[in-house]
Amino acid sequence: MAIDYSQLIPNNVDLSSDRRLQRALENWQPRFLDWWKDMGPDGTSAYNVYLRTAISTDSNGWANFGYVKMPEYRWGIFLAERDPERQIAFGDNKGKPAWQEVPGELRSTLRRLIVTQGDTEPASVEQQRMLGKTAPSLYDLRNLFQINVEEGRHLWAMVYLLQAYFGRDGREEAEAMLERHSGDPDKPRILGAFNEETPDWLSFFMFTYFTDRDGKYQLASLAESGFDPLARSCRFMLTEEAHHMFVGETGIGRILQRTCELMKQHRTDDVRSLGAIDLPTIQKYLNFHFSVSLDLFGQEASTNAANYYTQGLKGRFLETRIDDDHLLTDATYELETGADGRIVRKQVPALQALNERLRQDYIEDCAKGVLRWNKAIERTGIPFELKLPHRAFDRQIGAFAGMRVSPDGRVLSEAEWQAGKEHWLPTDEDRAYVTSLMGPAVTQPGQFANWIAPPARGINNQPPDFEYVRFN
Ligand code: BYC
Repeated sequence: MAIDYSQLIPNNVDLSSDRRLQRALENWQPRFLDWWKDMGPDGTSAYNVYLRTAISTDSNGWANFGYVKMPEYRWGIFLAERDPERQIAFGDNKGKPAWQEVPGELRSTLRRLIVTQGDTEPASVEQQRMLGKTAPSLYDLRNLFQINVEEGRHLWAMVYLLQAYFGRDGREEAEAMLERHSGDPDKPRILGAFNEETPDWLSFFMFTYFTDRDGKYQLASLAESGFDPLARSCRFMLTEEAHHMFVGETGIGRILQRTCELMKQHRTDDVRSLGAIDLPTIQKYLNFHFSVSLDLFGQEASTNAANYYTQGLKGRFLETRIDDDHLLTDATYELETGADGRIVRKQVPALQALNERLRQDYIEDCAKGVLRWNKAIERTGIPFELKLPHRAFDRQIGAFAGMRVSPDGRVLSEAEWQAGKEHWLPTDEDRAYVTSLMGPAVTQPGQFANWIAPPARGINNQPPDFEYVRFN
């Protein structure tokens, strides 16, 4: 179905046929816009930004480019095409037609999953709110804003589900999405990583590489849901997510490129004296963002995850491509966990290990980009390799929380941890240094901050020196 842009809220769900729902969403819309004004990209309401907007959900229409003032971006409700034959692919309800309504007994569990997913979207916009002030180029500024408007749209996707399928509770949850704020001591966002700060562009690129990738894996699992409207919402969200991770991967790649260029040119490791970010600092930021993002997958052994699966609410990554019974009642899974202060391998019921299995898929995906970064470093002839830290390193959630583990997976005493910490995680001094490189924003088309290389190509076949943002 094409997206109807003649409506106040663009949509492909035939919103105008449900007056009550339409009114509820039209009531929420000004509150969303107020939130965007207060908590979204700071001081940007007059900017004209070269953005992509979806005009249909098929491959021809979802990437339409043009200049848009961000508060006028057409946030709307877009679900991927419905397959009338779709069946639930896993769990106790396997083989039954996918649900078009919420089964009564699953209502509160499903609502909780949707709220947790929805909460991350505005959280990330809040975290990135000040980055526009220190953008390293117009190209990067545009990418930041693209991500911000799409995270806003992902919030719309979840709010639609809450309002359309969860009645009064759903309306209250939709309000609460705009009341919790990232880092707010009284009303924080739900998941840990979304209360951390994203104060600089190195953090931003790490966040979009590692934390948005958690988004990819969680959305892919929810795209398998037996609740069809959730599955279809997530499927369309995933098409947008790919660009966010691209921004992260190429952002880090361009920082590495610039650092290596300067190291070679000046025959020195001391690139800080040249205004660039040294490789050990990049490794420390990587360590931090990777471990914070690992926490987002939850406990290693989780009865919640087992229930989501058995009930048909949340599947595995690419569930339908896995060759097994999709019930997992008799299956086991071997995982690494913490027990009595040690890291041990253990066989556990596969149903309980679903968070860990998804985390494993995620780790393997993360490693691919690291490999590409290392190949690029190697091509410059610099002997340095970035590494993903061990899954038990610096964890706050799950069986490794509270343990002291080095990046290479050795369990440490408190004294060893205290002595090593400054080499593994960004220190206040590292953060102050990275912050000192930020800003003011580079606003001349084609110019780039000293600490980052230009991109190999621009957006939508435009050149890197295109005027991606106009300041009116
Ligand atoms: N922080 O049994 P467990 C994205 C809680 S990112 C704080 O393991 P479960 C995006 C947990 O809530 C994707 N608390 O839980 C990226 C539970 O609480 P209760 C977001 C945490 O439910 C970038 C307790 O610990 N989507 O889209 O199996 C930019 C027991 O744990 C955390 C989703 O997450 C944490 N990290 O697993 C923009 C999908 N981890 O019940 C967007 C929906 C666990 O004891 N969410 N807890 O009060 C889920 O599937 C699950 O809620 C989780 C947690 C996988 C997150």
